[in-house]
Amino acid sequence: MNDQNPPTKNTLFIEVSGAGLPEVDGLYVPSAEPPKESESGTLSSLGYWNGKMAWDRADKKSKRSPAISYSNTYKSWRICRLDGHLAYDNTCNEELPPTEREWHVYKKGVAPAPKVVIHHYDPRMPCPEPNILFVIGGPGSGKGTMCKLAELQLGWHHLSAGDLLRAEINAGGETAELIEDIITKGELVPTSLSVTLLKNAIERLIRTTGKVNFLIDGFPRSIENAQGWFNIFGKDSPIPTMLYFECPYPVLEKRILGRAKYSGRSDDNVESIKLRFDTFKAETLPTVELFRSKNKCVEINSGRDRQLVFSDLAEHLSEFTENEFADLPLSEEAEMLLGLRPYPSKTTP
Ligand code: UP5
Ligand code: MG
Repeated sequence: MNDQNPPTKNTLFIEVSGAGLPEVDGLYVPSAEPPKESESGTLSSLGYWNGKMAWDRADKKSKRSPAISYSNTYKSWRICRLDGHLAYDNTCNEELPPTEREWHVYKKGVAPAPKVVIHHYDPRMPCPEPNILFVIGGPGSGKGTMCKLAELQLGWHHLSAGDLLRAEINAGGETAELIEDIITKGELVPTSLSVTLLKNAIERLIRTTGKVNFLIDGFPRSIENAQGWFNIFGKDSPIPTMLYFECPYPVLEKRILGRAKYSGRSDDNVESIKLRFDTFKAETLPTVELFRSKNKCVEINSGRDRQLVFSDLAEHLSEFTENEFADLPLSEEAEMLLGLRPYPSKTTP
């Protein structure tokens, strides 16, 4: 294989990183091993080995091809070292190398075992364009609940700007304290921070799932946020439609105080709710007006029963929802989110 003429048979790319054995780190591309018979007698085809996809190192440094492949004899996925010896394995029958399960250190490997990431798009190429809808509404208007349902039932990605910021707090990095302080006061974090988190998450999800439909929950919350979006995504990037979840304040307050019993959120208390709502009125409502003036705002009455709200949302998304999700039966989690099935004790959302 050469870079000008990569194999197209298998379009996944594998990245191995953080390994105890640094030499297995790096990008792997579809294997260019010519068809031949494997140790179990299975005839391979280009990009495949033992009937499953297989990969070579992108830098071609490994002596073994494929460098990541499935063994029918040992019923396991294997990653080899540069000298061709096997370093890591994962016993399972999955179609692709596992990304969630830990890898086992094989004879010539060194702990800790690496993490495997599967890209559906070549990470060396520009990222495909996402299809984005913004979801905005007051605190407790149901953005998270409805976007999660769209993720489970309709195959959309759900990215909550608030959840990404809370993940930063939990990760405890440089910005953790600043973010926690701002969130507790119900104010808005600097735009560059929230947009960068969103952009990185969008790219990662497109590359690793191949799916491009996104609901961005809780962003943009100010005109400055909206401007910041275009600064980072490009002045000519399409203006996403905004779905505005309209809900009266007493309902919002009641819902958040209900959630406060188990959410553990530093802003789920009477004081913070008022501050959040003040910020919503001062900063977010003018943003809703801006999108409305551009004919880019769709209102959803989210003060109603969960099933009615979700049915409205599903209708607005239907133009882009992939066919395979059209008549999917409700999952147990979706039934819980819709209030059709009780939550197991202690996990009420
Ligand atoms: N519930 C939901 N739908 C219901 C329905 N139809 N009927 C009855 N109950 C319903 O829902 C809240 C509760 O109501 C849940 O218990 C649910 O079961 C129930 P949820 O779906 O969680 O509402 P949501 O709108 O997501 O509420 P949330 O509190 O998450 O909204 P906020 O906008 O306040 O919070 P967010 O996480 O988006 O942001 C938090 C903070 O981060 C912001 O205040 C800000 O400080 C910061 N931030 C930024 O600075 N910049 C950003 O870009 C984003 C966030
Ligand atoms: Mg939320």
